[in-house]
Amino acid sequence: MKIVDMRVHSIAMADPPLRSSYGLHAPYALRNVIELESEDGLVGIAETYGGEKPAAALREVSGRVVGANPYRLTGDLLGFVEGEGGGLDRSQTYHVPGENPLDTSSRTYAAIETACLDLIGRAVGQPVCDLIGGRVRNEVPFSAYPFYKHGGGGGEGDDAREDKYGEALSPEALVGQVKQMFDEYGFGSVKFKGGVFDPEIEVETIRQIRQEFGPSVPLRIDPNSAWTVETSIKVGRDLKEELSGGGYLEDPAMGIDGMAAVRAGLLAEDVDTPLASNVAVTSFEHIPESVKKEAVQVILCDHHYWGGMRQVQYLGKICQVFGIGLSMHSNSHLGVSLMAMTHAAAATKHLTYACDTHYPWQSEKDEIVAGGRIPIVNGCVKIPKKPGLGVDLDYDQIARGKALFEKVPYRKRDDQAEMRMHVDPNWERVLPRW
Ligand code: GKR
Ligand code: MG
Repeated sequence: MKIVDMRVHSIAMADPPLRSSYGLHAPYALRNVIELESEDGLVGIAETYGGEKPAAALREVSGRVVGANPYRLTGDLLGFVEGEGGGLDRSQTYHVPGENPLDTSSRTYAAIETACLDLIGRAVGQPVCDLIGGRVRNEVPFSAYPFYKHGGGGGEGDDAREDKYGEALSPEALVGQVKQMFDEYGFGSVKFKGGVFDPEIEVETIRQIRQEFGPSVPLRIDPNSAWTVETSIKVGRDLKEELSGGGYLEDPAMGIDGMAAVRAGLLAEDVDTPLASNVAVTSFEHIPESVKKEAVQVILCDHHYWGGMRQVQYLGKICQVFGIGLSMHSNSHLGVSLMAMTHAAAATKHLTYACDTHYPWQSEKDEIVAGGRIPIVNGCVKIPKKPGLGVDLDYDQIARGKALFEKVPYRKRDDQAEMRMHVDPNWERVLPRW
């Protein structure tokens, strides 16, 4: 089989005003969608980080992709994963996902690999999860992902989306948001995005969520490195009970050293809550140091920047060997990414937590998958009985997303700029803040 065309579609989708230590989400988030067409007219698809730079990186390699055999592509382009961009500087501490120049190559490769696997799956009539070694689960559990948010459902003016969840800037409103997500999607666990308010308020938010849902619902809190080591230890101590029973404390402090100090401090106080990360540990190169310093007990994988689905499987094996848990990171995305995440998770044995997804935050109006949004039932996404990723593109919706991309003023995610524009003109991302 030979690839004869590679198309990159830069699209925009509405996104609600969610808060994190990065700042504020803009009214539109950006994504890139790629199509690889084979000589016999089959098309494989993938979705990845949005905006100008990721699109340029994809276009730059199209000459190597067109003419290649998708079955051999991985071998031919392995340098994308193991070449440039290695080293410890790949930490995401100061980068919003998709804007870290040091993981460009693995992000680019991941998108191409996903589209190749979709293409091969369509050619041989097999789902992607079965091509990469076979599924270990038919459906993949995801967790609710509540955020503090301002009023608004994303989009602007005539193009504004319904604000399904309303403003949520207090512990009580957050509990309401989680309830709504549980009712609609049947989630069984909660990953709460903190790093926005004084830690006392965020501790209270977790306590109220715990009170509402009880100890059978695992809870996680992720302030994206907004806390000092001391604050992280205090929060870990205060939430010892609430984060027990399958929860974790995600990226409380900065970097491997910060995480290691938090872990040591917590253990000294007899708090065994695992520390999870998608900020301090973001590549294979980080693992030896993290293991040596006992910094991170749960790694959040993400095929979009770990270099594709098969790298996620390798990561699973490494985690298993070192007794590290494996969860999955997410960033604002549509249905093609959700399906790729689901296939990767379905074929990764050592996945020890429900995965993250931003999917509930996106509107059906922006979905690019033919037939509309992917169902999440009982908190799970099923592997469809279809070849490849199991979803096709809706080309009218792609055209709509492209037109929106042309209209929006930004070409990359910049949560600090949004904070300054809508919340506080002097806001700066300060790490650690508390
Ligand atoms: O969407 O604001 C957000 C999140 O903070 C996202 O950018 C993070 O990458 O979800 C992510 C995380 O777990 O750190
Ligand atoms: Mg995180």
